[in-house]
Formats: sequence, structure tokens, C-alpha cells
Amino acid sequence: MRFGPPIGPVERRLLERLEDGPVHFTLIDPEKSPGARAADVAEGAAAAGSDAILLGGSTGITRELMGEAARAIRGRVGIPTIIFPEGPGSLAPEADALLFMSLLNSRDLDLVVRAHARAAPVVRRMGLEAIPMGYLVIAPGMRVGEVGQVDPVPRDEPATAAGYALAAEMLGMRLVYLEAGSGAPSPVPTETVRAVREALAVPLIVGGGIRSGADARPLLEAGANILVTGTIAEEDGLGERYRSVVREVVHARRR
Ligand code: 1GP
Repeated sequence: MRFGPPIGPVERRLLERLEDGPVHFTLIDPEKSPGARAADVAEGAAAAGSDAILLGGSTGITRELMGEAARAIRGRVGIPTIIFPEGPGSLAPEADALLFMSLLNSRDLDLVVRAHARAAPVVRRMGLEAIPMGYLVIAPGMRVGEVGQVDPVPRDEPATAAGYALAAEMLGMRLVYLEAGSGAPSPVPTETVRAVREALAVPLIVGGGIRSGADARPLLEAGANILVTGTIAEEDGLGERYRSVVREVVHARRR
């Protein structure tokens, strides 16, 4: 019998893409942008150069909302649609993949591993590609910090973040996500990104509070491999601020 990590097509494609440099993910909330509206945003995101759609981001996303948005997006754009779940109730087989994530610094064991034990058989039945990911909240953490009962990593403790991230990698997680919280006044500090990048072998995702190309550039220079933008995609209808972030990512790929 042969064993090995069951890497699926979405993760494989992402890893191939990362060989050329950083990539960009657009976060769409299927509650704020349901069905066809999510597909409109996704179409604009793909045209702007974003590499994948993350679906998720608020509380109360049902399987129906998730499924409708994923189906609408898949019918219209070629980039993958990946669920960024708030819990087992928001899973839907219409998506291409799922970030199967442990909220590493939560005090709530459900969010670290117990909900996963309930969700895993459902994920398997749905045939969803699960990409194992360590999700680490850095201060201020915003709403996910509160809802997730998180002890956020202080902004002046890059070594603490690097410890968590390396532990995630050693536990077999194949992505690490540093999250400042959606709408955070400023993104994850560059020193934290740099320390985590230096510690890790797996790709590093950074999100929360990225509002412009000027925000994006130092994060990319510090070694972020994937940048996520949500708020400015929703607020501006993929306007100039959003485009400037995607441009920085594309530009970094050419460097
Ligand atoms: C939230 O990191 C993402 O989970 C995106 O944050 O909404 O601030 O872009 P923003």
C-alpha cells in the first residue's frame, strides 16, 4: 500500500501557481452578495487578476447561501471557489475546495478541533477537497477574535506567531493564515509576516485590513505568499483600492 498526503487538484494548482510568486484571493461573503451577485463580484475579481475566490466571512452563512453562491460562481469564472468556513453548517459540495482550518489560538476547543471531528465525515461525503490550514489571529483580531474566543497574538510578538505557525506545519497543516481580522485598522505587522515566513516551509496567507497597494507591498516584501482582501472588494465594488492590491501582487510575481 502506498501512502502520502492526499493533495487534491485545487491545492496542486495553487502550489504550481505559487512557484511563479505570490497570489491573490478575493473574499466574498455570500450573505452580503448572494447567488448571482457573488458571481458578478467573482467575475470582476478574475478579470482584475485575482487567483481564487474565498467564500465566507460572516456569521449565519447557511449551506443554501454557500451552495447558491458557489454554483453561480462556478458557472461564470474559471478560478477556483474555496470555502472559508465559519463552521460545519456553511459547507456546500458546490465549491471546488475547503480550507479545513483549525483556529490555533482559540480558547474554544470546538474551533481548534472538535467541530472538525463532526465536519470531517460530512466533508468526505460531499467529496469536497479539504486543504488543511492553521488559522492564527494576530491583534486586534476584530470580530473573528471575539466570536472565535481568541487570545490574539500581540502585534509585538513575532516569535510567538512563528511558534504557532511552525507547530501548525509540524502537525501536518499545509497552509498557514495570519489574520488581523476583517476590517482591521492595519494589517498584520511586517515583522510578524517576516518571522513566520522564515520559520515555515508551507505557503503563508495574510489577510485583514489590507486596503491599498501601499498596504500590500510591505507584506509581500516580508514574504507573504497569498494576500486576501474582503472589505475593499465589497465596499468599492472592486474599485481602485482593490485593483491596486491585485496589481501589487501581480507586480511582485514579476520581480
Ligand atoms: C478576513 O482576512 C480577511 O478574514 C479579509 O480582511 O475584510 O479586512 O479585507 P478584510
